[in-house]
Amino acid sequence: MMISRYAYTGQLLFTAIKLDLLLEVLTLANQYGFNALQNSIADYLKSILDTKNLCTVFNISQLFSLRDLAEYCLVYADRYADEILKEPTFLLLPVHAVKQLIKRDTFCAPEVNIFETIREWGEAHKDTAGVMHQLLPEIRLPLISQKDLLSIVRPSGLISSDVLLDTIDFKSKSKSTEFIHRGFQSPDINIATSQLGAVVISGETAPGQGLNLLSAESSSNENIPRTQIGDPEGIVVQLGNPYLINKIILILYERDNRNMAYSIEASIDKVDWAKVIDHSKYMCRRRQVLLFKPRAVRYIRVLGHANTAQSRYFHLSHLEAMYSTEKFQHDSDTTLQIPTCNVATKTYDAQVVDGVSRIRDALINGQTSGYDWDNGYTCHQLGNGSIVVQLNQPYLISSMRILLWDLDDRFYSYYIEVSNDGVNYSMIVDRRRYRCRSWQLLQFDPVPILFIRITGTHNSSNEVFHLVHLEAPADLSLDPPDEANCIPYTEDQEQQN
Ligand SMILES: *[C@@H]1O[C@H](CO)[C@@H](O)[C@H](O)[C@H]1NC(C)=O
Ligand SMILES: *[C@@H]1O[C@H](CO)[C@@H](O)[C@H](O)[C@H]1NC(C)=O
Ligand SMILES: *[C@@H]1O[C@H](CO)[C@@H](O)[C@H](O)[C@H]1NC(C)=O
Ligand SMILES: CC(=O)N[C@H]1CO[C@H](CO)[C@@H](O)[C@@H]1O
Repeated sequence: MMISRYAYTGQLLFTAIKLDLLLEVLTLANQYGFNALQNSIADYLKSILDTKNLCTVFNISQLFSLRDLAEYCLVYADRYADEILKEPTFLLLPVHAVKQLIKRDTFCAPEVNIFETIREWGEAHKDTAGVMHQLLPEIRLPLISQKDLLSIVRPSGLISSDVLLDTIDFKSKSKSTEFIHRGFQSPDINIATSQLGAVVISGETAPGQGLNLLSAESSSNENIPRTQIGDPEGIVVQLGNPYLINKIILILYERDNRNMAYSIEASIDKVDWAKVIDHSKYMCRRRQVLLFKPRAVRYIRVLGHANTAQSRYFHLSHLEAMYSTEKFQHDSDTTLQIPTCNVATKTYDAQVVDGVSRIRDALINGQTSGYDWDNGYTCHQLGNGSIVVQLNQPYLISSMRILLWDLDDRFYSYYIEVSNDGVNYSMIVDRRRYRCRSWQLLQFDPVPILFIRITGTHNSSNEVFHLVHLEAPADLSLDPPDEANCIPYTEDQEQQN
């Protein structure tokens, strides 16, 4: 009757219908291929989802292959994992549904509670004892305390003594950073805030002042925590819960133009720490955007390694932590980011630290046209100095594109070096023996880049080297420049030089 009313009006008032009746409607809608009706029931189920009905709704989503609803349930269950384990309906879930729930890193409940519920589930499904073999491997035994392993897991008889002994042995020999922990996940939300229970538990501060590290992005630099360079205690933030995170944003002290080297470690228990970012050899400035492989984290520790100001302190103005859904690339060996767009821009806090120009940072303002004889370029006298660009943080980069001033038919020769600290440079591009003009695409093996120094060695019209635009990495979607833009010297030209 309900279905015919739907077929007639295209509408149903779900609120009047009980959940088990909805199930019947769904069965029929499924049978008759009423997709729109199925979808609106799924939407309705999302709107009424709570911890009490979650197992039933998740079950329904599985029965009718409502993928979107199933995903919604899984994410919801993550947030209330411990409560959901205690729901009697959990024991009625089929094995594949249970497995889908508990195998998630983000299904965050004490592991021993997960174990106990799985044990009860096994008792409720006596005749299908074999399926326990599908669930038990999802229990992360190393996350259960030794006491609970002996007093709760052992008496259950579900895990063999050998496996238990191996687990206890593994736990005693390993660091907690080697276990696969569970953590809450709040996609794209900064969870290092005092509203969410985060606190700074280590770091010096002016006496009697609150710490201004976790508040909304502040530029005040007041009451910000500091740590002595080289102090292994560092600045430590304790999050309100264990969270699965893959992104940390730092804002380094920005009152003056100092550069700082730092590293970041993460821990679940404040005992064992894993290094997630190692910028200890890179002189960084201002905003640091750091992505890494997702991991469960309760404590974040920032250590200061060096400082270009005459100060023995490392100051931190702001810290954020989150699970980011953005796509990114990083190199896990070096912990460096591999950027997919130009990071030599003001948006990324890059700056031109050497070179003469009418407009500051003209080289990295993205403008590649509108320059003339007076404006829109950055230059240096041949034989005296260079042009230097500093990025905010090191990146692993394998290309650059530059635009040499080209309003006549002049050519230049030049070379490019890179550095971690602005002091010790190594050459990555050598065009001292080439006649180069206009756009140059430069490709090389990936190298860590923080400082870029471009030095002109020759020009065909005057004593100055002029550069209009620099980007790193290069936008490779654009057509490569003409090969004639860069040709080796002929022997005659070699001799002239
Ligand atoms: C899931 O669906 C099956 C099959 O209809 C049913 O036997 C079981 O009780 C349901 N479980 C829950 C939690 O609703
Ligand atoms: C080199 O450049 C600096 C500033 O750009 C200038 O003060 C200095 O006189 C120059 N030296 C020579 C030898 O031209
Ligand atoms: C400069 O860098 C090179 C290569 O990275 C390194 O071998 C050398 O020790 C560095 N020198 C100084 C003084 O840091
Ligand atoms: C330093 C340098 O290479 N200067 C050259 C700039 O261009 C003029 C004109 O070709 C040459 O005479 C200079 O030697």
